[in-house]
Order: sequence, then C-alpha cells, then structure tokens
Amino acid sequence: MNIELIKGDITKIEADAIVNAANSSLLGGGGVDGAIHRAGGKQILDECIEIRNRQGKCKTGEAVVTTGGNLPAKYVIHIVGPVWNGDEEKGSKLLANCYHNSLKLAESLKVKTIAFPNISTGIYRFPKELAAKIAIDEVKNFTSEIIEKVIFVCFDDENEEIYRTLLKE
Ligand code: AR6
Repeated sequence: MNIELIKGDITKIEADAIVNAANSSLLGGGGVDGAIHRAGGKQILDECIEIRNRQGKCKTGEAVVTTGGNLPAKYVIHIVGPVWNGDEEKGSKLLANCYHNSLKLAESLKVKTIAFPNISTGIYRFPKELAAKIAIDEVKNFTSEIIEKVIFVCFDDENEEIYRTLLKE
C-alpha cells in the first residue's frame, strides 16, 4: 500500500473512503466528526441513526460504515477512538484496533483509497506522537490485495510535522 501525507480538511479528499473520529453515540459532535456531518449532510446522520437503532452504541475501536452523502468520498467509516486517560498500554491497543478495524472494513468494501484523520488526537487528548507511531505501524503492518493507497490527513501543523518526520524514517 502506498502511504501519502496531506495537510488539510478530510471532507475535501477524493478517496473511496474517509474515516471519521466519531463517538459512541454516532450522532455527531465537534472536531472532524462535526466537519464530516456538516459537509456530508443529513444522509450520513440518518444512516448513523439507523445503525444505532439496529445495534446500539458503538464501542471503542469498532468501525461502522455509511455512505458519503454529499462528500466526494463514497463511504465514511466511523470509528470511535479511545479517550486518553494516561494508560499507555491500553490506549495504544485500542487506537491500533481503530486503524486495523477501519482497514479491514474498507477491504471488505473493496476500497482502493482510504483517508484517515489523526484519530483521538483532538478532543480525546491522545498524545500526538504516540498516536502517529501507532497509526503508521498499523498501516505498514496491514497487507492488502485491495487497498492501494492510505492517506493520512493532518489538520494541524503539529501533527503534520510529526507524520512528516516519522514517514521519512
Ligand atoms: N479534517 C481533518 N482533520 C480534522 C478536521 C478536518 N476537517 N477537523 C479536525 N481535525 P477530533 P478525537 C483533526 O477532536 O480526538 C468529536 O466531538 C484534529 O486536528 O476531531 O478523536 C467526536 O464526536 C485532530 O488532529 O477527534 C468525539 O466526541 C483530529 O482531527 C470526539 O470529538 C482528531 O480530533 C473525538 O475526539
């Protein structure tokens, strides 16, 4: 899989799938979640409500999919990242699951290109450098015959700098 780094707004990315850093309610929120629901329109929320009604709240690390609504992306994969509470071992495993489960779901949808935001590094306060290492490791360790490209979309300068440095290594 090719890895690409982009600085910007994930709602503008033309990938088969973009990943949303959602919360367990699946009903939207702030940060990238708010941006995706605003840009994608009501269809995404309606589908999230349907999923909620069918299976209840979404657990940390669990991935569910909706269409992209008005977004250029075909699918939105909603994942719930861990809230940082200082437990590095547990938090790291949960965050790794987020990337792994998103990639597995993407593969089952025959997605060729997928874009990730920096899950958990905003409102959920996960340390950015540790989160980036986990994200890059999970993607590099995932072998796929289907997914061709993974795009890390960094919104803030700090994350972009961290990813640029780690991806150079
Ligand atoms: N495009 C790409 N990345 C973005 C965008 C955007 N438009 N907007 C923000 N980011 P956060 P979390 C970056 O807080 O930490 C929500 O309320 C941001 O700079 O969106 O997983 C949910 O509903 C940061 O690096 O998600 C949950 O309640 C990254 O996205 C909670 O926040 C993640 O920040 C989830 O918190």
